[in-house]
Amino acid sequence: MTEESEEIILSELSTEELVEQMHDDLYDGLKEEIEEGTAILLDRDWSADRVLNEALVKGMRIVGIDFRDGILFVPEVLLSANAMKGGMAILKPLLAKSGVKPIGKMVIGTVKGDIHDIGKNLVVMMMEGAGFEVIDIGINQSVEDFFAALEQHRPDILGMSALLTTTMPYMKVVIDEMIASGIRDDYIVLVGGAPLNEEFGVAVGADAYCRDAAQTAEIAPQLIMERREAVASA
Ligand code: B1M
Repeated sequence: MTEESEEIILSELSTEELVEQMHDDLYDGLKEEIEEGTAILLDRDWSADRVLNEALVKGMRIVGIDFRDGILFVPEVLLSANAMKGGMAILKPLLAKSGVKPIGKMVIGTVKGDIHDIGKNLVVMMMEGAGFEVIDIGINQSVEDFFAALEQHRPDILGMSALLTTTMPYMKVVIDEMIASGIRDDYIVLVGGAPLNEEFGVAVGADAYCRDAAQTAEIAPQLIMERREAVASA
């Protein structure tokens, strides 16, 4: 952090300047500043959704580009991720409406070999906000881990996340094992993550590919409703 940036008083910035400053602070991995900026934007009547997308996710995109281009390295990106999580922790209770009867249950995890969890955590928040009960089993999850969670929690939906081209094929390993065990049709399987696309979702045998957290929270209730209607009319 430069001396100059130490002198910046976030609450005195205009909203536009504050959002730009938050992008810089995310880049520099400044968790406390991100938490403060998040609180200020909420105070200025920004919705939690808007803070998430315009201040945090947009800032993280810049981090991603510089990580890809070799300008930022793993330790710096970890600091950015940590700062992002600080902001997300403030937004979480606002995104998750309390007291709503769950409309369904989802088990979600990041697949084996993959430790990225920011996107998955956003999906968890948005799904909770949409009225789902979500059991987040974390990162680096094997077939056995997913199966144990399905057995224990009996969700409507299994969600899997992967951020690496090397780990995304593991989703098919899980789904193939579900088919082999005769449990595939007991669950709606949703997959997501930056390197995936519709075609990949179809190829691995998922019920749907989810582009982002908001779309996941839209698709999930639709698929649950279709499924319940199909069961009722069977
Ligand atoms: Co990683 N990393 N990383 N990384 N990292 C990427 C993914 C990469 C694209 C960067 C790059 O080169 N541009 C690249 C992958 C390249 C590839 O596979 N083609 C990469 C690499 C190479 C690596 C390492 C191999 C680097 C190394 O060690 N040499 C290593 C791998 C570690 C491992 O997993 N085994 C690694 C490590 C890390 C950190 C630990 C430093 C850190 C992760 C910290 C953490 O997650 N706690 C990290 C980060 C932060 C990133 C970037 C910069 C940001 C990812 C992120 O959080 N995005 C990323 C570059 C990028 O994507 N821009 C990169 C923000 C998030 C909100 O978006 O995750 O896409 P996203 O989630 C979205 C959607 O995809 C969707 O909804 C989310 C919210 O809207 N979604 C789902 C995601 N999961 C879903 C599940 C669903 C539904 C929707 O289920 C139903």
